Amino acid sequence: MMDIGTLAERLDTAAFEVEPVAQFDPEGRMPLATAYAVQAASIQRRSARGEVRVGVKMGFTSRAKMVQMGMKDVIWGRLSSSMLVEEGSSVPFERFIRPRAEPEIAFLLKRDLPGRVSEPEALAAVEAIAPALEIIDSRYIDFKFSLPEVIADNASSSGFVVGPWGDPHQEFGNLGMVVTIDGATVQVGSTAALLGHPVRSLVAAARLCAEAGEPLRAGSIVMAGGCTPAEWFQRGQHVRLEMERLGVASFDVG
Ligand code: OOG
Ligand code: MG
Repeated sequence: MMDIGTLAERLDTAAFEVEPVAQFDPEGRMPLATAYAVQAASIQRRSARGEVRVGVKMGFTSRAKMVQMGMKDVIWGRLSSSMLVEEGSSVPFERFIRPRAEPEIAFLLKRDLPGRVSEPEALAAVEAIAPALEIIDSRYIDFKFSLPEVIADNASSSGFVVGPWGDPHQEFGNLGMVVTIDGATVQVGSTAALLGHPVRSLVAAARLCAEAGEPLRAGSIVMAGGCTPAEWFQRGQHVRLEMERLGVASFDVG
């Protein structure tokens, strides 16, 4: 198997040049720690190009996503400044290989959140919560991968749109949501899909990031994971999430 640096370069180049690559470990034999090392090395290349780390995203925190992608472990990835898509703006379709969108809830941290924390501790570190859409785009041909492969590929991170930041001191454990594409409803769901309550995704993020030697810091955004299966979108479409009480996150595809 190729070494960490070579794999990181391959995946980063695939993302940068919008050209998918073949799977390197379809059987999923690579140790997960090695897969995360590939992810870290690929993010290193983004940093070298001037991208700044803005937070992390959780993956497979809902049954809907686990079933859709055939995975059964929670994973995480790194979010950089170039992935942030302004709410309501237009994002060029050319930026993606074969993108999908999924409804999430985002946390903004006001305090560091190191290691093992309880749910109340995690909540106390939250400055604000927001409805959010994640744009995922696998760098592997046909969006097919094993668990180590998707980890190495930064958990398919490509873009994310954050709606209005709201008060975290409200009940947000079971907020309804509707995803529409060009006005047609394509998914309905609830924030309860995330491990029973989205704060559990934040607790998991704190633990996983600390274990990786990169504890969550004040100012970070944490995307809690897709609450429903992801939906393909096409050029020219309008993708919109409306979440009960928290409002709307949307984007146009240019
Ligand atoms: C991997 C990323 C999973 C989520 O929210 O569960 C994820 C993928 O589905 O390609 O972002
Ligand atoms: Mg996601």
